[in-house]
Amino acid sequence: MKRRDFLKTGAIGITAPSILMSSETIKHNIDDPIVLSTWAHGLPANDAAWEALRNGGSSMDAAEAGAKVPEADPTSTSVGFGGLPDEQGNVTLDACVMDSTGNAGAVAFMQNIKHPVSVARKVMEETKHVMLAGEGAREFAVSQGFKEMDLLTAESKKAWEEWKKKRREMTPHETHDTISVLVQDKNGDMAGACTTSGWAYKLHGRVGDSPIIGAGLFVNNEIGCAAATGLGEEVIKTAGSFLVVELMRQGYEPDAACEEALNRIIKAHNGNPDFQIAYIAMRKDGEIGSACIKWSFDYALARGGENKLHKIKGLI
Ligand code: SD4
Repeated sequence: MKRRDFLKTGAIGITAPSILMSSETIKHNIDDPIVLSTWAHGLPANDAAWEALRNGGSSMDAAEAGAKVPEADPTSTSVGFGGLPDEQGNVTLDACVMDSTGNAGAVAFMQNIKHPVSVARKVMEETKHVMLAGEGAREFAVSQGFKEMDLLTAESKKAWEEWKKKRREMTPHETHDTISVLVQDKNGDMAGACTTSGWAYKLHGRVGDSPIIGAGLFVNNEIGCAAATGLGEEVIKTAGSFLVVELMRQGYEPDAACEEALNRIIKAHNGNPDFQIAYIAMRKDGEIGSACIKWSFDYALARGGENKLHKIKGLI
């Protein structure tokens, strides 16, 4: 369904949706799995997610398998092992997952565990809670059989030591590459995962949007799902991923929903924010969308036997 089919222009010229989308009004995409991920490391993540689907895995299995790829990659300096540390030299990790039933799990400010996305899934499946943080998250992970390890690689330690000489504040754009993976499996069910080491050289204890359901990630199996990368503080303040999904419910195309969510942030910063945020979105009918505030953003899309990187330009 195209946006023009269900949008009407109001008397003062503001484009407003005319119908709310629901499972009755959105055609369901089945037999055509889709994996959509952030940044270039989304390509190998998509491959792993696809492999999980091929082996009969669910959308949740696939999203987790995809997110684990950059988590394990020491050259990926903003996710998992090899992630750049906080200002005190600690690698602290944030992650969340959400499945097609609306269940969710998250860990925030967790240290010494390589796969926070898998711990987030355990929080979802093995506890009555949604989020565990810090020491409690690490202890829970160990109780679930996760091995502890030092996540600070020699390269990241060197970069941190260099940074300490000048202590210049980095923006998440400079240290980007949070991985968010959105999946629709052959049954049309959707799930997502989001994982990051966050803002490089952040204050010790800082938690970004990535472990916060509705900010870094949101899945509504009736409508669609969305995920964020970029300056987490601004995503949290606008409930970013939830907003993108709600806008799709109101009839916005996935692209337009991402743009509208970002336009609100741009407006709040007088039209000229000096930071990056990007959203990816997938609607129940298989339409996907993306937008970023400035510069450019790459997303990786796997569907129909192809896994390709797409570059989009910023809105401003
Ligand atoms: C955060 N959103 O911790 C993450 C960082 C990020 O691209 O995505 N950078 O704020």
